[in-house]
Amino acid sequence: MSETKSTCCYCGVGCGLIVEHDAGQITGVRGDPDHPANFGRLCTKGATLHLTVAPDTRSQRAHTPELRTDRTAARQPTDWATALDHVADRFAAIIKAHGPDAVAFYGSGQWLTEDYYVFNKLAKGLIGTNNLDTNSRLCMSSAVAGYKLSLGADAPPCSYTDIDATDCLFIAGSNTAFAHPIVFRRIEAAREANPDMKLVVVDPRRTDTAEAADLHLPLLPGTDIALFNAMLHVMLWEGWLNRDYIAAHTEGFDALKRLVREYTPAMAAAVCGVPKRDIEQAAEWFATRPATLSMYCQGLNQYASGTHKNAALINLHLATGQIGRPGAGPFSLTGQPNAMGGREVGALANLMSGHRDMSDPAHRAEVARLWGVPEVPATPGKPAVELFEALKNGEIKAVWIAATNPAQSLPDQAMVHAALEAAELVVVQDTYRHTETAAYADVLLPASGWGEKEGTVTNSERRISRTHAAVPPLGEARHDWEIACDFARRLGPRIGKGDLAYQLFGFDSVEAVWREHRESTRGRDLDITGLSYAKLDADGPQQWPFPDGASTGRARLYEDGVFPTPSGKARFVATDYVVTAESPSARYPLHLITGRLRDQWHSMTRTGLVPRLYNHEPEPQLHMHAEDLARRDLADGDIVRVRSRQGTVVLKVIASDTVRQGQSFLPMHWGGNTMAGTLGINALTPSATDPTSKQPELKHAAIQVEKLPAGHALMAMRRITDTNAFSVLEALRAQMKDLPYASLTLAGREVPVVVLKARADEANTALLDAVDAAMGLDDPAHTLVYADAHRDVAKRARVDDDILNAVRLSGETRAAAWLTELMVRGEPAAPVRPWLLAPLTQPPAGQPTRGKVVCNCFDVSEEAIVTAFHAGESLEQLQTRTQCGTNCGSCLPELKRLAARS
Ligand SMILES: Nc1nc2c(c(=O)[nH]1)N[C@H]1C(S)=C(S)[C@@H](COP(=O)(O)OP(=O)(O)OC[C@H]3O[C@@H](n4cnc5c(=O)[nH]c(N)nc54)[C@H](O)[C@@H]3O)O[C@H]1N2
Ligand SMILES: Nc1nc2c(c(=O)[nH]1)N[C@H]1C(S)=C(S)[C@@H](COP(=O)(O)OP(=O)(O)OC[C@H]3O[C@@H](n4cnc5c(=O)[nH]c(N)nc54)[C@H](O)[C@@H]3O)O[C@H]1N2
Ligand code: SF4
Ligand SMILES: [Mo]
Repeated sequence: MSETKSTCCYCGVGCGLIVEHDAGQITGVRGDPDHPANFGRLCTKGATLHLTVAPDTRSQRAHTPELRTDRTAARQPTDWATALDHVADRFAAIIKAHGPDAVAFYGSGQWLTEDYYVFNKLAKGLIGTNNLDTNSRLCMSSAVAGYKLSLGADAPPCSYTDIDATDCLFIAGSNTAFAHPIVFRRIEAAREANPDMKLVVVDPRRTDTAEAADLHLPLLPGTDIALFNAMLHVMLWEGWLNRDYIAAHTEGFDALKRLVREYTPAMAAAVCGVPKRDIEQAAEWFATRPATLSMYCQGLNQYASGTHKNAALINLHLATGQIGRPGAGPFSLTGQPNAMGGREVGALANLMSGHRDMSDPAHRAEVARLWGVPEVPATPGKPAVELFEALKNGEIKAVWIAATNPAQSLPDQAMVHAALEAAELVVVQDTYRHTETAAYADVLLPASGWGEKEGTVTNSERRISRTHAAVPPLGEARHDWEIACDFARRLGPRIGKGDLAYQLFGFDSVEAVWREHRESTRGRDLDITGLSYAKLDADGPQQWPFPDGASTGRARLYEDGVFPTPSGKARFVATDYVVTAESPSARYPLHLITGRLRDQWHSMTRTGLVPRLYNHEPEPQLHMHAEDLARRDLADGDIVRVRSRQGTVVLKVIASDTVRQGQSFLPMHWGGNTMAGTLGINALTPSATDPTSKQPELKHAAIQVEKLPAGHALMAMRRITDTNAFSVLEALRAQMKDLPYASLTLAGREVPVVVLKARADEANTALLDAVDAAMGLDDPAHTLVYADAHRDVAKRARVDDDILNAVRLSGETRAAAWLTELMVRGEPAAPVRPWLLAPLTQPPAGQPTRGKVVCNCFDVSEEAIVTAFHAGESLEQLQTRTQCGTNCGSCLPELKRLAARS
C-alpha cells in the first residue's frame, strides 16, 4: 500500500489529507496531522472521500469523450481528437459569424488554480471574450465585492489562528457546524481554552451553530443590514467606538453616522424581529471585547443586497478598530475548496489575473504583456445568471461547462433548462456522467477528479496547498488544464491565431502553468513569487502574500492600518437595509430559506454515491414550524406541493424546531436526480441578483405550501448485493421524471439500499413492471406476491437466504419505514416473515426503529442516543460506550444539543 499527501476537494476549510492507495485504487483517507488547516482531523465528508471513488462508482464516471452531432440522438463514445476538433470547428464557426462574445465558459471553484489559469487565458487571451464566469458567482462574489468596496482589495485579512486569539466570535449567515466543520472543531476547542470567549450567531434558523451560541439573533431573512446599522448606533451612543482608528485609518464615517441615527435598536428590533436588548448585547460584546472576529458566509452573500451586507459588517470592524490585530477582523469563509484560487487568477467575467482591475487600461496592458497577446477585452463578460439568460435568448450560442452542475445549482431552473435546450452547442467537462447538466451535453469530456490531480488550491485563510495525484486518471479522462490547452491549439488555427495558440498554450507540465500564474502576481497584493512547488512540498502549505525573499507568508493583513485604496484608508459604506427580492405576500406567505446539510455536498454527484451520507437526512424534505403545519392542516410526513413565483416542487414536509413560524427551510442539494421532474429545488429560487456582485439571491424565496391531493402511493426498496446500485438508480430515474411526486435516495452503510418513494396519479402497470424489473422483483420464482385488485393494492417482496432484499408496495405503503430499516440492518427476515406484506405501520413486536443516524463514523442513531440519556447515561459515558462523536466530531454539536434537552 502507498500513501500520497493531498487535500480534501470539498469545502474551503482546505483540510490536508493522506490518501491510501494500492495498485491504482484508492482504498482510504485520513487527516494529515501536519496540515495547518486541520491537524489530522476530517469531517464526515472528507473522511468518506475514498468511497466516492470506490470500484462500484466507476460506472458513474465519465470515461471516454462522447459526442452527438444530432440533437435528437444519443451521444456516442469517441476519441479526444474527434471530440475536440468538433468543438473547435463549432466554436470557430460561431466566433467568425457572431464574434467572440457568442461563446462562453462556465467553470468552478472546484478547479485547481492551474485549471482556472489556462481557461481564463483561453477565453480572455486567445478567443478575446470575457465570457468566462464560474459558480463562485453563486458563492463568493458578494464577499469579493464587499472586501473591495470597504478595504480596497479582495483579501480575507484573517487566519484560523485568530479563532484561538479572539474574545468574541460573531458568526453571521454561516452554519459553520455543518458547512465548515473543522473550523467549528477549532471554535469548540478555543471556547474550551477560553471560557470567557463570547459566541454570537446571527441566523434566522436555530442551527447547530446557533444552538452553541451565547447569544443567538434569529433575525428575519435579509435584514442583516438593519441589525448591523443598529449595532453601530448603539456603539455610537454608548461611546464604544475607536475614534483614533476611525480618524487615522478610515474615511466616510460622517455619512454612515448620519445614516445610522435612525437605526435605533427599537427600529431594528421591529425590522429584524429580534429583541432590542439582544441587539444591544451583541453591540456591546462586538465593540468592547478585546478582540472580535466575525465569520460569515452565504447568509450574507446570497442576497440581492449581499455586497452591502458584507460592507455593513465590515463597517463594525472599522468603527471599533477590530481589524489587523490577533483575534480580530472580518473573516469571510470560502465555500468551495479553491474559490480563492479563482479570485487570484481573476477567473470571473469581471476580474483579471493577479487582482487586477478590468476597467484600468494599464492593468489590461500588463495582462496582455504577460500573456503575449496584443490586448485583452475591456468589457466585462456575462456573470452566471446573465450568461444563461443570454444562452436562452440566443445572444450566446455555445457554452462550455466544467466542474459545476448549473442544471441543479443556479436559481430559476426553468430558465436554465430552457437555456441549455436553446443552446446551439453544450460542452460539459465533468468527472462524473450522471449530473443533471450532462443530460444536455452535446459533447461530454471526461475530466480527472479528486485523487488524480496535480496542482495547487488556496483555502479560506489564503493558504496555498499542493494536491498530489495518488492514482492516474480513470480511463481516458484528462486534467482540466490539459483539455483546455489541447483545445486552444486546435481552435487557434481555425480563428487565424494558430501560432499564437502554440505560444500561449505550449505548457509542458502543470508546474509550468503555475509558474506563469506566479509571475502574474509579482508586485501585487497577493505576490507569491517567493514560492515554488518544491518549497510547498518541502515546507508545507503557505499563506499569501509570500514575495520573493520573504521567509514566511502573512498570517494577518492590515496590521499597519494601511489599506489598498487610493488614499490608503479603508472606506465606510453607508447603506440602508433593503427587503429581500421576494417578500412573502398573501399568496406566498412563507419565507423559504435554503442551505446545506451536514453530510451532503452540493448537487450530490459525489456524496450522493455514499449510502451512509444519507443517514443524517434521508430524503428531500421541507422543514416547517409545527404551528404552520397545523394551521394548514398538514401533518409531519405529508407530501406537499411547494410553489413560488418561479416554480413548483413536490416533497415531504417535516416539523422542525429550527425554523420560526412563518419560515421554512429546504436543503439546496436535491435536484432532478433525486426528485420527480427535472428541475430540483432551485425551481423555486428567483434570478434576482445583487447589482454590484451579480450574485443571485439563492438563499431566499417566498412560497406557499399545500397538501398534494392523494394519489396512488408507491414505495420500493432494494438491498444491493448482487448488482451495481447506480444502474438501479438510473433505471428508476427514467421512471420518476413524470410522476407527481418521487424521492430517490440511498440508505444503509456497507450495503446500499436503494429507496424509491413515489405517487402516481393512478395504479399504473407499466410503471410497476419497470420498477419491479429495476428492483429484481420480476422473477416469480423468487418473489412473494400479494394483490388486492379490488383496492388497487399490490405488493411484492424478495427474501434470499433469510434476508429481505427487495420490496415494492403499491396502493398501500404503511410498512415502508420499518421494512427499509430491516433491509438496512440486513437482519434475518424469519421473525417478521408473515407480516412482510401486511399493512402494519409499526413492526410486529420487538423490532426497534432507530431513526436518523447522528454519528456516521460509528453508526449511532438518534434513538439510541436519546434512549441512553433518558436512562441516565452522561455524554461521556455514552461516548465511552459507543465512541459516538469521538472520531470526526461532526455530530458533536448535535450530541451536546440532545444531551442538553434530555
Ligand atoms: N456540508 C456541506 N458543507 C459545505 C458545502 C456543502 O455543500 N455541504 N458547500 C460549501 C460551500 S460552496 C459553501 S458556499 C459553504 C456555505 O456555507 P454556509 O453559508 O455556512 O451554509 P448555508 O447552509 O448555505 O447557509 C448558512 C446559513 O445562512 C442562514 N441564512 C439565511 N438567510 C439569512 C439571512 O438573511 N441572514 C443571516 N444572517 N443568515 C441567513 C441560513 O439559515 C443558513 O443556516 O459551505 C461549504 N461547505
Ligand atoms: N438554493 C440554493 N442554491 C445554491 C446554493 C444555496 O445555498 N442555495 N449555493 C450555491 C453555491 S454557494 C454553490 S458553490 C453552488 C455549487 O453548485 P455546483 O458547482 O453546480 O455543484 P457541484 O455539485 O459541486 O458541482 C460540481 C461538479 O464538478 C464535478 N467535478 C468535481 N471535480 C472536478 C474536476 O476536478 N474537474 C471537473 N471537470 N469536474 C469536476 C462534479 O462531479 C460535479 O458534477 O450551488 C449554488 N446553489
Ligand atoms: S471541513 Fe470537511 S469538507 Fe471541509 S475540507 Fe475539511 S474534511 Fe473537507
Ligand atoms: Mo459555494
